[in-house]
This record gives sequence, structure tokens and C-alpha cells, in this order.
Amino acid sequence: MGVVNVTPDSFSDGGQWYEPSAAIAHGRELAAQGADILDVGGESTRPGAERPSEAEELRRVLPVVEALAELGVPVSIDTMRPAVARQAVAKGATIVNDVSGGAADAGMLPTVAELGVGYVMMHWRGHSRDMQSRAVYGDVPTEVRDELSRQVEAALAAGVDPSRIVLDPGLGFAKTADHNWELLRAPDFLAPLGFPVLWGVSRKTFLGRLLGTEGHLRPAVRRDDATLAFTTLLAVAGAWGVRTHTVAQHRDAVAVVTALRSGSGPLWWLG
Ligand code: PMM
Repeated sequence: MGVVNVTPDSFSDGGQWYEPSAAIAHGRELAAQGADILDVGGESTRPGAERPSEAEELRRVLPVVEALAELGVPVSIDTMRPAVARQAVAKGATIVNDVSGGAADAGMLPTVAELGVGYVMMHWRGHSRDMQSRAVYGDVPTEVRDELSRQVEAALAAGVDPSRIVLDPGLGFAKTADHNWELLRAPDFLAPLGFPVLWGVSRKTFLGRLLGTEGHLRPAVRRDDATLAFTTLLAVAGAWGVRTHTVAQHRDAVAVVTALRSGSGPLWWLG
């Protein structure tokens, strides 16, 4: 899944693709590099971010969704708002990527059920403005799994088709670096729920901290090689997908893992 942020303030690529024409060109480039999905978002979720109005979010994303849907690559709309989801689907999006997993707006689950589209449900505890105050866990994987499981129950009760659901642990959302590492050390922790799993590791701050020197974070655009290491590991671990800011090298990593898997005979390190 290639990221197309139409925002002035995302931590990872803030402002770079804010103009619709730049975002469309960027999406085309990611598609040419082999993205399986283009994820278009108009709300920055970096810690501390204020929300744009619904009208502003629509203004940012709709022309980009419409143009990219014409490429024939599935487009997901990264939104917590049912009205944005509905209008983006009318413009050609076929997946709703909801970082709140249906928790931010009571209208989202019935809307997704009605639209009959794919639904990425991420683990979330609250809006970005103050989410890091909610980064308090006893056992991180168990709590993330239990909370996602409750959201899935709500989605099914609202009529969402279970075969269209993908789960996402929500790295960095109400989670410290240590919490992220704990989840990544147990990449199959969501397996008991029985849904495909998407991971959003790309350029996140915990990588900046790992790679930084003398207390300075490594800048977001120089975290792609570390992200690639995780794409390879997560492909080995059986992830359904990864959400990344660059695509070409991630495709190559997935091709390597797929080729190893397609041979015969035991491959002990692929599990
Ligand atoms: N992370 C961001 C935005 N949307 N969606 C999903 N499903 N998973 C994520 O981890 C996720 C997301 C935040 O960062 P960005 O600046 O890279 O878009």
C-alpha cells in the first residue's frame, strides 16, 4: 500500500504532496512502481495534530481519489469520517482505511456495511491531539488484540462483511516506541482473530529514534531502509500488507520472500 498524503503537516512527508496535482503525480509514480493499493489521506495523524474540517478534508482528497481510481489500481481512503468515506467511494475508492477502527464516529460502521467496500480497522484510543496520554498498557499485544476484537464485534453487528475486514495494530497511535517494538517482536499476535493484517511501520518516529545520533531523530525521509528491513521481516511473518511511503524497493523485498516460498523443500528460516 503506497501512501499518498494530501496534507500540509504529516510527520513523514508533510506538505510535499499537498497540491492535488502533486499528490496525483506522486500516486501515479507509486502505481508505476507496483503499488497494489494507493492510500489517499487528507488528515494528518501525527501526535498533537489538530483535525481539518470535513469540508477541507473533502477538498483535499476527492480530486486525488478520482484521478488515481482511473489508473485501475485499488484506491483506499484514509479517513475516520463516514461522509468522506462515502464521497470517496463515489469517486472510485474501494477500501476505507479507518485509523480509528470505527471508534471515532458512530456512523462509520453502518456506512462501510452499506457501501460493501474493504475495511482496514486500526487499533486506536483517541484523536492525535492527546493520544500519547493514552499510551498506557499492562500487556501491549493482549490489550491491542482485545480492543481490536471488540471493534470487530461492533463492525460485524453493524453488518460489515467479515471477508472485507483487514486489521492493523496501529504503530505509534497511543503507543510509545517501546510499545511498537513489543508488538513487532510478536508479529502474529493478531492471528487468533483470523483476519489479514496490515502494518504501518514506514518512517515512524521509533525508527528515527533507533537510527538517530546524540539524541537527534534521524529525519523521516532517511528511515526508508529501516522500513524495508521490516517489510522483509513482516513478509516472512505472513503479513497481508505494509503501508509505505516508497514502493519500488518494498516490491523487490516481497518478490524475494515470495520466490523463496515458492520453491520446494524445507526453508527453516521462513517458518
Ligand atoms: N499511519 C498513518 C496514517 N494512516 N493507516 C493505517 N492503516 N496504518 C497506519 O499505521 C497509519 C495509517 C500515519 O502516518 P503517515 O504520515 O505515514 O500517513
